[in-house]
Amino acid sequence: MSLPVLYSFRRCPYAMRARMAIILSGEQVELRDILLRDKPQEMLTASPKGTVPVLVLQDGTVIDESLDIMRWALGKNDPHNLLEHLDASLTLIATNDGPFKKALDRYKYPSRYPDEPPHNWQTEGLRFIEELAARLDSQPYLLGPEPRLADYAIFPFIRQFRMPDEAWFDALPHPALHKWLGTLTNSPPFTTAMAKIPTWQSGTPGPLWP
Ligand SMILES: N[C@@H](CCC(=O)N[C@@H](CS)C(=O)NCC(=O)O)C(=O)O
Repeated sequence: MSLPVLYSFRRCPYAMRARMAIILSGEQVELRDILLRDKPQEMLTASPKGTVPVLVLQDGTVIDESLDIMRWALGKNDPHNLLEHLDASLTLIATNDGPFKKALDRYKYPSRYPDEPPHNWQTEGLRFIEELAARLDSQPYLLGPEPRLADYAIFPFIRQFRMPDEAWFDALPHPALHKWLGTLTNSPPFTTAMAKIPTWQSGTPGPLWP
């Protein structure tokens, strides 16, 4: 039986959220782990914009935005009610994917933006971190007692924001935020989503996954 094909890159936070939604929905896909510096022609033919993740359904439908892949998977089956409080999730995700991702990219890779005036992107990103921390001070997850779409869609990016200066991040006075990040980073959906698989070779079948 043929399955939907997911083109993915292990370390991409957008691909991470798509993989976790597939795991949490109980769906199965053929997983094709690619290299961003050597994108397979099959993926570019399906989605010429050349970003991961890309999901190609059996009927040829292409879904090439991570949030749409999450909503496709959870729309089929959502045993953990991740789509509850969807509007609130989407509002937080929009800030994550917009201004916060802009700050994250510039904080992580300042040399990629030589023509932009200097700016403290760490401070800029911290504004969103503090918005999340304020929510987590009163509840274990962003929208209440259980994780929702927003938690899974956002935490891979917060994890990346920690990486350039872990000591600085870990010293932030937001214990509930640190706990939230640790819990989700150690959760089975994430550890399963991050398991290494061999890079997909064009013309061969990828593994059935997860
Ligand atoms: N809005 C897209 C963004 C996806 C995206 O930008 N993915 C990055 C990797 S994390 C990518 O594929 N970049 C293309 C490249 O680096 O060549 C989504 O949500 O799926």
